[in-house]
Amino acid sequence: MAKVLITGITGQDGAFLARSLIERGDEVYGAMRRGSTSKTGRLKELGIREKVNLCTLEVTEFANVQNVLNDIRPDKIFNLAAQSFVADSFQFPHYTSEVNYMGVLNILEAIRILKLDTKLYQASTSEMYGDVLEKPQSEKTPFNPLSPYAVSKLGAHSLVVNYRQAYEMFATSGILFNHESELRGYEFVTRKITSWLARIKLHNGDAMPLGNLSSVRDWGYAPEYTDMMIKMLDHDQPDDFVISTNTEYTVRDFLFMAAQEVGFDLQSEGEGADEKCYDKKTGRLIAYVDPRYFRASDVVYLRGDNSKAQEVLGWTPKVLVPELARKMAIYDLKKAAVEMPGL
Ligand code: NDP
Ligand code: GDR
Repeated sequence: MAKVLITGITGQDGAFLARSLIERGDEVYGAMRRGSTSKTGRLKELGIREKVNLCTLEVTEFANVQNVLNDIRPDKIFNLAAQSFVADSFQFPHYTSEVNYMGVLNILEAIRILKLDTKLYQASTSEMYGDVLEKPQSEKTPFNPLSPYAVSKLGAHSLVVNYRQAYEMFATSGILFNHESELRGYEFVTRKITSWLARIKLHNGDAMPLGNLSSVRDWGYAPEYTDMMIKMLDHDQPDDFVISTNTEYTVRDFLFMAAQEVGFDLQSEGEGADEKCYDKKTGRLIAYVDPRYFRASDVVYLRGDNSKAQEVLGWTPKVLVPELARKMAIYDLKKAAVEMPGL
């Protein structure tokens, strides 16, 4: 039984990871930042709220990080805490960098100064690849970040590699491609689509404004990805691993598949900023491009080459985009029958 600390316990991945660790019998500490309301909704939804030892942590405060690590002295830390919304990082670049970069430096320094024998998992991201230099992207593909979020994560990723080499720390980076679920935050495009479709269907909601519909992503299912985080720290050596499905779909593809699940058969008219998506049967406008959702610079193509994780960790993705869209759409439709999802 290991003593495990998860930062970012209130987020999508924190909840799924905690559930799997509890199932294996680990003692799980969940670090959350202070807030005026309870943020344990996802833990309650998975039925594990009472099984996680919650503590307060602000990753930007070095003294706080050091005190928490000294109190718990965990065998493993999964650092999932982040300002994780790419679009917001253009509005809050300093804050994003404080949390996503300095937060990681604080954790690494605390482990080093306290001389802890702690294994660290760092949540790195496919966003670090940015502007496409290679298709598909692997651990060897050069990084070319396109947002303050991606730059902050690349900085953190480089720190992890540096501390691994300089201090022989067991510090591993998972370069995870987009992973979604029924617990995904409502601001991310997949959940925005499924929750909005449910509101249109059951509550006569307005048509949905979206950004770049042609953007390509390699989407997988979050609980499978958090299980791979565990495998990465179980591996005998610290390393970097791409976790992806090696499939590609556009935002438009996801929209059309999810719409099908709630009973809309979509067709597109117009291009770029003028594109509109109508239901073929009724002619009703369901979604349209609103340039306010375009990003200052956007990553337009991501597809991950996961062969290393397949070979070394035995990774095989099971849920692919058609099933993912179905799961999320059906979940939000059920939720919309009792409340307004996403509002
Ligand atoms: P979420 O946005 O759902 O969760 C982020 C978590 O970080 C929340 O618990 C949040 O707390 C916490 N957090 C934010 N700021 C701070 C802070 N200053 N101090 C302490 N905690 C803080 O993200 P996901 O669960 O989707 O992702 C988990 C990690 O994986 C993130 O680091 C993300 O960048 C990375 N990642 C995610 C991918 C994905 O597709 N989901 C892909 C690749 C990487 P609060 O609830 O209070 O806001
Ligand atoms: P991403 O996820 O930026 O890849 O980061 P997001 O779902 O926000 O965007 C994916 C793509 O969809 C396009 N898009 C829209 N996005 C949002 N949010 N809202 C819209 O209305 C919309 N319309 C089109 C975006 O432009 C983009 O191209 C996620 C986060 O979880 C990160 O923390 C993580 O590191 C990466 O995935 C891998």
